[in-house]
This record gives sequence, C-alpha cells and structure tokens, in this order.
Amino acid sequence: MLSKKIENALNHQIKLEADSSQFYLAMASWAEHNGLNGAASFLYRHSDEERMHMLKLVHYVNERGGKAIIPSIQQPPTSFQSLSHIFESLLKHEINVTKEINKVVGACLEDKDYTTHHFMQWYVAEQIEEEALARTIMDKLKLIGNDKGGLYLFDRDIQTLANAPVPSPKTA
Ligand code: OFO
Repeated sequence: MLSKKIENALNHQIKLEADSSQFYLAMASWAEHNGLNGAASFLYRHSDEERMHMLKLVHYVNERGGKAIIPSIQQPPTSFQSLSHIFESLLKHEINVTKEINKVVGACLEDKDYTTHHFMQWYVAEQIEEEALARTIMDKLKLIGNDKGGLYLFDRDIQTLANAPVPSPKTA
C-alpha cells in the first residue's frame, strides 16, 4: 500500500510524463510541418515513449492501492526556432525530469518504501540513456551549424533511431 506522500509524488510524476509527451508531440508536428521527416519520426516516437512512461506509473499507482490521477492536457509551444532549439529544450526538459525522478527516489527512501524505490530504478536508468542521447544529438547539430547539406544528412540518419522497435508499457 502506498503512503499518501508517495502517491502524491507519483501522481506528480504522471503529470510530468504526460507534459513531456505533449511537448515532444508539438516538436514532432513542427518538424513534420517543416519537412524534417526524420526528426519528426524520432520525436513522434519519443512522445509515444513518454506516454508509456506515464502509463507505467498509472498502472503501478493503481496496483499498489493508490489512485492514479490523469492530468489535464497542457498547451505546448506551437512553433520552434530551429531543430537545434528543439533538441536544446528537449535536453533541458530531460535534465529537469531527472531531478524530479531523483526527488521521488529520495521520498521513497525517507518513507522506507523500498518497493517503489525498486520500481523507480527503471526511470533512473532510462534518464541516463535519454540525457546521453539528447547530448549526442546536440553535439551533432552543433557540428552541422548552418550547413543545409549536413542538416539533410542528419535528418536522414535520425530516422534510423526512430525506426527501432518501441518497447511495450509493461516491459519498457
Ligand atoms: Fe524522457 O523521460 Fe520519461 O521518464
């Protein structure tokens, strides 16, 4: 059974994952609209993954005797300056998500809730990967700068990352 404190912390995390999904969906749509189809596929997929992160938390809260709260949809930005700005915001956003996940983990330790602490380790590991991926992409975009040919190749290459199989919410 979850304590109220942990239930609230997990519901806060559910909202963050939902907001992340919406944010990346807005980025994906902007990229698609601007002919950057590889980046769009990558971002659509990333948005789906965030929804899975949210669902995984929803199931966990309900299965542990708490009540998962489905948050309202927040309006994300409708336009972005460039692909570099998009990935810069994505990295910043993920760094913030990592901080919030660490807060949940800290609350679990304070509460001696070792079951939720164990459950949250999946998110801790996921954040290491997500931040590393966003940093790699940012490094590539910095190298490309304003080179249109480079951007064309980048957009083609990022499609490969988008095509890898999506893990299911339960096993993700
Ligand atoms: Fe991008 O991360 Fe969810 O947790």
